[in-house]
Amino acid sequence: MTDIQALYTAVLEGDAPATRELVRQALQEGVDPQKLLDETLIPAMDEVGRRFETNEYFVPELLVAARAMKGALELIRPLLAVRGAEPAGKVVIGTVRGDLHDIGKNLVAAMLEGGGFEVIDLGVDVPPEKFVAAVREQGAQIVAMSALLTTTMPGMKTVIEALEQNGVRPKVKVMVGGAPVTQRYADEIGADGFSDNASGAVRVARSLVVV
Ligand code: B1M
Repeated sequence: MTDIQALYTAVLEGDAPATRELVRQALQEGVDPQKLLDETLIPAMDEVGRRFETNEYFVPELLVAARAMKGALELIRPLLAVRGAEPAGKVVIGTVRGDLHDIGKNLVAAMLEGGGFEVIDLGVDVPPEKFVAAVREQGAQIVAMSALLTTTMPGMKTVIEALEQNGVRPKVKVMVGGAPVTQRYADEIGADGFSDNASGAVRVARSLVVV
């Protein structure tokens, strides 16, 4: 049986080959991919963040841990994205301007795909005008924004303002998330939905398209 503690340690230490191998083994043994994420991989990244805050880790350690996590997600993502026949709706997703964190955003995108949504991923460091253009060109029903930094979070409000200024705000629902984002902040900036995790994001997206 796969050593789950070893997987946690492999992410924490940024050992990408060991992380991939242990994830592959666990999946082969039938471990639920969602459980692997929620109980091992995400807690390992949280511990990486804690160590960074306490100066036990620095940016290079963050980078190697992120690389290990990304390798794990490459194996898990296809298992989350089991599509239904009819798309539940179209979502444009991105990490806001100035912010390069994409692990959480990628997870939300994968879960939305798994939940039957068509997802257009604009990537990271996305300027407001790119969100506006994507809504216009793609006819998306939802704009989903992620931010991991307190300094980039206000970029979500800027995007909402840009959607308003360009006359497309009434056509879309806006949902936001990311570690520093709260329901209160979402309400403050006039977002329609918020979730603090990727599965919740799917529930929120579903509720927004039926309104
Ligand atoms: Co950065 N970083 N980082 N980092 N990093 C944090 C966010 C930080 C909290 C670490 C810390 O101090 N404890 C801190 C922010 C502090 C703050 O703003 N108050 C921080 C900092 C300071 C920085 C730099 C400034 C460091 C520096 O250079 N001095 C720098 C900024 C770069 C930039 O963006 N311009 C930086 C850089 C990086 C790396 C590039 C090295 C790397 C990112 C690699 C990558 O993403 N490709 C990195 C990492 C890995 C982290 C931590 C350790 C882990 C983030 C992560 O991937 N978590 C992070 C500490 C932490 O969060 N514990 C930290 C796992 C992921 C699954 O969770 O993204 O929260 P998360 O997503 C969750 C939910 O938030 C939610 O669902 C996801 C799944 O449950 N969610 C949504 C996310 N988006 C959503 C959208 C939704 C709904 C839900 O709807 C649309």
